[in-house]
Amino acid sequence: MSNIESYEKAKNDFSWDIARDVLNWKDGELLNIGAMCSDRICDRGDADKTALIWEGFGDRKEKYTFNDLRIYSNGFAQFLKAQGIEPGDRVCIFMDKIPSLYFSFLGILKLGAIAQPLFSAFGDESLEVRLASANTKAILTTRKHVRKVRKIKDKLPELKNIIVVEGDPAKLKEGEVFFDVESAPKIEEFDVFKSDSESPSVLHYTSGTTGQPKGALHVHSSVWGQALTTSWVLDLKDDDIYWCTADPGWVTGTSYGIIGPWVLGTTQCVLDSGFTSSRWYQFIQDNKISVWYSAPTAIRALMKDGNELVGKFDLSTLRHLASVGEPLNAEAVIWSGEVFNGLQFHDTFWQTETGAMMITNFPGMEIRPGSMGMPFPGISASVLDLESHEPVTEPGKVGLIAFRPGWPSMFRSYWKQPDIYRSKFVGATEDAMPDELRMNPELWYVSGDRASIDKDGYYWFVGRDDDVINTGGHLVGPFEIESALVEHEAIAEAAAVGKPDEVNMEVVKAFVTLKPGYEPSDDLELDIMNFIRKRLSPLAMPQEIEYMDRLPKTRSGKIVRRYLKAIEWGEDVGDISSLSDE
Ligand code: 6R9
Repeated sequence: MSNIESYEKAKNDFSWDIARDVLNWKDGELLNIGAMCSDRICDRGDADKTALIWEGFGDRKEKYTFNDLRIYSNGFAQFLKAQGIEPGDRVCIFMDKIPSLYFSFLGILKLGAIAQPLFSAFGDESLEVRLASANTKAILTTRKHVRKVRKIKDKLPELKNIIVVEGDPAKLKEGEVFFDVESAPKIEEFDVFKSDSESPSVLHYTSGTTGQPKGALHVHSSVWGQALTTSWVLDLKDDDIYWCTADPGWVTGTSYGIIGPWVLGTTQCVLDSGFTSSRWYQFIQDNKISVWYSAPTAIRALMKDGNELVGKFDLSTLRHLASVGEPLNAEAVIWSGEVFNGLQFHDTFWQTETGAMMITNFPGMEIRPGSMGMPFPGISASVLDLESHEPVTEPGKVGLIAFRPGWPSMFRSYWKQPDIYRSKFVGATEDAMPDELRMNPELWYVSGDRASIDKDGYYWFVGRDDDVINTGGHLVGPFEIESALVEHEAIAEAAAVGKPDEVNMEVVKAFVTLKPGYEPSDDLELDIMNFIRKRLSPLAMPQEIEYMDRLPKTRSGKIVRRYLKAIEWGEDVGDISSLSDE
């Protein structure tokens, strides 16, 4: 039987206090995610239960119990404290999905500091922008990635501690500290920070259309949202072996790749190696994975490799599948039902800002392939008319996905950007403070996505309402790419848009004009691509560069991405009367 017995009943009898019951939580207990995911699971008698099954490149394989999680997170907390890190300080985690990533995440929270996880494939410029924005005090990284930190550290006066968590200590440079938690003395006791429901926990950077990425700030009480959605939607039970394929550099990898499963005391698996379909199937088979949370791009890549390959593995332990990050096409849902013992992927919709799932398909509910499902019980959702911003009443009419504020895992602010936070709420007064906004049930938080609702209440995704590019489930901001492009010596002006892609949904395409003295060539194209890959990330790297004599602009001189994007997607370019013909 699934954890959510009936969607209708759950909706009617809903209260967020149910999350406390699910965790068997008593008033007065310590509300600290770091401790709740480790110490508390040990206290309930599961100290020896496996918490993490980890596999890396080659044959590397490790297993850790909840007691190991407890001790190693204590180790990080204690070490950071000794380094002078205080509650509220931002501590960046910049590493591949190695075990220390998971231990340090919990350790930072136990100390009361704010965990700022960043995707390890980020180049030095992506890293710099985010560390500068957050005034980050310490960074935990590895020998492989510390090079990028060295390049930018002189530009970051507030970055005091550069900590390398594995590799050869002899290779460190001046000002860097080595700390390998597994070989350091074991820390049995740590005085965990007494966080309350509004104490900051995690700062995740996410891209918007304009400006540099914004830091969405979360708090310790987000755990209620993460715990209940994990229980009801991912349906985790005590004996499940769960695999979330996301990297904790992105919100799915923390909300559902750390917090949700561990606060429930579930065993989870992490695969830190490149993607191949057979490696993934092997991983499921070897570890007897039962619940799997992944993303449409991966599912489409598996699909491309065919049904025969699936048949070579014993995947009979799988019992529940879910997906997030981008539109899950109907074909992928149907295909998964055909090849995975009748199991269809359950689509879930949410964002960095929402902190937890908002619109979902539940176990036991009829899946309509291609639909994101229905709002999670306790979430009041709608789609708002594109013009009037009133809830759309007609089934099938497209509008903006919006939510009434007040759910526990909602972001509390954009770091140092209250105006942008405010701009996400329809109906907000100009001087409203973040706390007033997030508690006001008369406002709508607008997600920036478009959808329609059918007559039975199922949500159907239509597209983003802005220019943010979603490549393989990862958001990249066009502005960030354009800013980096114009730093290239040959480029005068640049525009970046999403171009359709069979597997990744979108990839980045750049349109550029060159400075006098530069000629278009294949070599130059390659050089520009590498320039972006190194500075930003492989995700942000344009897969194609088109040289233009001039870029389409408004009469006031703003580049019109919308026009370029419409051409790329073969869509109607709309009203172009306001474009300059200079
Ligand atoms: C969790 C996460 C959020 C954006 C979101 C939307 C897209 C997420 C989706 C989906 C269609 C789904 N998105 N889930 N689009 N169907 N089921 O991905 O957070 O990185 O902030 O991205 O991703 O555009 O607004 P984040």
